[in-house]
Amino acid sequence: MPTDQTFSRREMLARMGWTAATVALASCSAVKAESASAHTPGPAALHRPNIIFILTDDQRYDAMSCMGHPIVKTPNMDRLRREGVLFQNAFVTTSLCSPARASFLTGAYVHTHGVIGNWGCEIDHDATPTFPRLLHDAGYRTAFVGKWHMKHTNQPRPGFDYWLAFAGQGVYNDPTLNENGREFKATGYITDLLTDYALNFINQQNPDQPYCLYLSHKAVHSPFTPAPRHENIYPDAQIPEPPSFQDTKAGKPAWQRGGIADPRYQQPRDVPDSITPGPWDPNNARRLGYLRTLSAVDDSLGRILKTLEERGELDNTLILYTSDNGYFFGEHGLGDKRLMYEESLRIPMLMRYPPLVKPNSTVTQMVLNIDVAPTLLDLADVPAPATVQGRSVLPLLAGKTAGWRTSFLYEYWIDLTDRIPRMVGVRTDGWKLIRYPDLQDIDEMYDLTADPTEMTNLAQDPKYAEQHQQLNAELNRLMIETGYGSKPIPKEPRVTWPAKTEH
Ligand SMILES: [Ca+2]
Repeated sequence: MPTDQTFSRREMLARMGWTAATVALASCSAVKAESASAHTPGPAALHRPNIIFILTDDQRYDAMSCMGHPIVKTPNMDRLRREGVLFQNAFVTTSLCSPARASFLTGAYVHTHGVIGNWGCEIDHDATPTFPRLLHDAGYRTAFVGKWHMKHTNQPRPGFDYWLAFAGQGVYNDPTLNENGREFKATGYITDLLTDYALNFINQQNPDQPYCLYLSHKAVHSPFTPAPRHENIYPDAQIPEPPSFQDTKAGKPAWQRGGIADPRYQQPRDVPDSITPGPWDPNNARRLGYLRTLSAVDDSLGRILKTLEERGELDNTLILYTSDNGYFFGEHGLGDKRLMYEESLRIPMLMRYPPLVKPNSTVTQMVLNIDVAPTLLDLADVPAPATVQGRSVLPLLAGKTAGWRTSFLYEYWIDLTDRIPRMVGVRTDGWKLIRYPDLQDIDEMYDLTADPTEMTNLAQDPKYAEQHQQLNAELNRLMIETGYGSKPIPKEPRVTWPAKTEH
C-alpha cells in the first residue's frame, strides 16, 4: 500500500481523537488481537469497521431520486446520499458485468486479472486475490450473498466464511441457490431472498469481530422483472427522450453505421438491447420494468440500514453502494452498455461511514471500480497486494485531492457479441478519446464540457489536432503504465449474438 494512503488513514483517525498508540494497536494483526481477547472487544475490533459492499447490476449513475431522476423513487438510496458521500464522477474501467466485477474484487484492470468477457472466465484467486479474501485472512468474518457471475458455477469461492449464490445470471423468481456448498430451490423474489440471507448473516455476527458482507444483487439486470408489489408503480410515467436518441452517427466511426467492409460490423443496430429506430416510446415496458425493479433494491437497502441501527452498529459500518456498469436508456439509440459513452461507464457510488465521511458531501474527482478494493483494504489497515492498480479514496474524504488522477484508461475486449469491436480509450476531467485498435476506422474524441452528450466527434477536426495528439499520448502512457499489451491478446471468441450462454 502506498505510504501516503496509510498516513492519510492514520491522520484521519487522529483527527477523530484516537491517539497514535491506539492506532498502532489497531494496525497490528487482527488475528492475534482477537485470539488474545476472544470475548472482549479489543482496539482492533473497535477500530476496524464492518464493511458492507452492495453491488447492483446495470444500474445507471442517475437511477436514484437523489440524482434528480424524473421518475424513480429511491428513499433509502437518498438517505445514504444524505448521510454519506456521493462520488459524482465514478466509473468502471470496463463496462461489462464479469470484467467489472473482477475489477471491483481485485482492484486490478481487466488486462491484469484476465476476466475479459462474460463467457465464464474466473479470477485467478491466488495471482489476483480478492479484497474479501484478504480481509478474511486479516481477521474479518466474510460473506458473499448473490450474483458472482464469473465462471458459471454457484459453488463457494475462496475467502468467504459464508456463501449464498446462484449460477450465472440467475432468475428473478424461485431461484436455485447454493448455501455453503448445498444447492437447493428457493421460493420467492430474488432481491428479497438475498436480503433475507444477508440480514441473517449480519444478525449472527459477534461484535468482537468485524465482518465484511458483499451483497451482489441480480437487479436491475434484464429481463427487468419487478417484485409483485412494484409491478404497477409509476402508472403515469413518461420516460423522457434522451437528447442523443436521434444520433445519426454522422462523423463517427464507420463501424457504428455498418459502413466498413468487415462483415462483423455491418449490422450496427444489432447490439444487445438496441432500440428499434423510430419515434421515442415514453412508456416502453422494458425501461419501465427497469425502474420498477429498482424499488426492491431500495427496500433491501432500507432493511439493512434498519438492522444495523437495531444492532447499534450503523455508524461503525462502512456501507459502499455501487453498480457493476451503467446502462443506455436510448442514448445514441442504444440499450445495454459496453461502449465508452458516459451513460455506459458512469456508475452510481455512495458511501456512508460517519467517522470519515461528512454527511451530504460530494467528491468530484474521478473514482474507479478498481479503487474499491484498495479503499476497503486501507480502511481495515490491510496491505494491498502488488496486483492492485486502483487507489484508496480515503484521502479524498479528507479533502486531500492533490496528486489525484486526472485521467484513466478504459478498455473493452471482444465479448459474446462480436459486433462490438475491441476498444481502448482515455477519459480526462474534460475530454475523451476512444480508439478501435483492431479496425481501420477513425477515433472518437469529445469535449465533455461543451458536448456532454457526445454528439460531435472532434477526432478528425484539424482545429483539434493538438488536443487529439495530447490525448493519444496520454492513452499510450496509460497503456504502458498499466501493462496493457504486455500480455498476448486473448483469443477472440466467435459467438453470434444472442448467444446461448450468459450475457
Ligand atoms: Ca452488469
